[in-house]
Amino acid sequence: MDPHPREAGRPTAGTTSRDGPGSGTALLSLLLLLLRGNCLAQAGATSDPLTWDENGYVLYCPCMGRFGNQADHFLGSLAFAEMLNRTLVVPPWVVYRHHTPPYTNAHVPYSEYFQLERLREFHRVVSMEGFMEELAPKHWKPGQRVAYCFDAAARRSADRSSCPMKDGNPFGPFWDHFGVDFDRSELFSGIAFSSYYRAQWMERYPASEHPVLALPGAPAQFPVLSEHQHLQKFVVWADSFAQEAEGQIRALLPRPYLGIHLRVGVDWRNACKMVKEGTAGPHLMASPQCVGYNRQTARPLTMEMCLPSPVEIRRAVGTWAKAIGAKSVYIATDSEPYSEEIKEAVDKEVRVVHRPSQLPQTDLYILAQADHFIGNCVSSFTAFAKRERDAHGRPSSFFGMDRPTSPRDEL
Ligand code: GFB
Repeated sequence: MDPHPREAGRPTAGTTSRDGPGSGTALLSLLLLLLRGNCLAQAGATSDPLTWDENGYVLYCPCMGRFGNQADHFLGSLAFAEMLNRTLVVPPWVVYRHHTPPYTNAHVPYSEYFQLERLREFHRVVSMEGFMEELAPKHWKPGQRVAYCFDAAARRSADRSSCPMKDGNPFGPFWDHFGVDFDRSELFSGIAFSSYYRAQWMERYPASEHPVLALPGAPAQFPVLSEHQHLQKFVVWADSFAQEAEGQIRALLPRPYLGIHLRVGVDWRNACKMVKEGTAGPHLMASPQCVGYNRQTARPLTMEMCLPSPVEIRRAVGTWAKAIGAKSVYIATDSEPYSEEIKEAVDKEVRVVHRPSQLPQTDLYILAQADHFIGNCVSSFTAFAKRERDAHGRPSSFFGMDRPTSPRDEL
């Protein structure tokens, strides 16, 4: 099976007919075309070859953090590619399997969860799988593969002058997954990925001489910049994935339902120690989403916002379940679901649902669809659900903060 469903960058089939739009033949052609499109989408296949973009490409390893971190970086990278008018090579999601066989990373194509073609409403994209399979053999051959990185990063490599593209996990396994080795390095300094440096990027790396900008990490900031959050609306769930998750909602969650994200596992407890010790500063990881992006005016980050106590979990769930007249509560968590505490916080008739071993993306889908959502202020996993909800005008709050700072408050 072709691993890259309906690539952006492929020529699209024409839809015109010599017969008028209302004629029987035209209707039949349209039906056949729709049927063909549907079959192609289902099979993830198309016969149209990818075409090379003379404006060049941006290619990177999503080598920081797990899904939420990678998603934040993805939005910034999409904005960066658009700024340089290069096609973005959309990487797979890197999934770490430290505790499950075969213990190696999985590289899950973007299109497993989301529709590649919807990104194209914003900018040109191609999947990494498609790029490597169809375009690289002709246009980015072994021997021509240049790595681009900050010279500070190159100084950390063994020879102190090459980009450390494949040093360690997940870097090495990522490029090896696609059979990529690098032949030389281009080092840069005094430049950043923000729009302020657009002219410098264009001048320094014209696509005619530097067709593929391959980077060791995302050309983006973490957390995602405020001005790039709106790009979330182009990250649209794949139909089959959405249908499956909708089935769970229909079967398990009478509406209105409250969705909550409990980020309470051991790695998180360690991260939140910085708040307890007062070393976190005004921002910690994804916290600008609730305290505000402006460091000067950011609201104080509290321990209940980072690692809510059972008392706070009970309070927030009780408050919001009552406020929306919830008939059910959906608990998504990386660890302990606090089901008993939550049952105590809501009326007896309210159904409390937690599905252990739920796929993270299914949890995100269900959280994004809830009638109200309570998230974790500091978590980028929460941030993904929150941005999708914002894009659809759905209300959200955070543990430790019922009324989060909105971008309007910051103006
Ligand atoms: O998504 P993520 O970058 O968010 O990483 P943070 C957290 C991961 O934990 C998710 C799992 O991608 C999931 O694999 N996880 C967390 C969950 N919450 C849930 C949940 O409700 N349901 C399910 N099914 N899985 C950062 C990490 O996490 O936290 C960094 O990216 C680092 O590597 C840092 O560990 C402390 O921003 O919350």
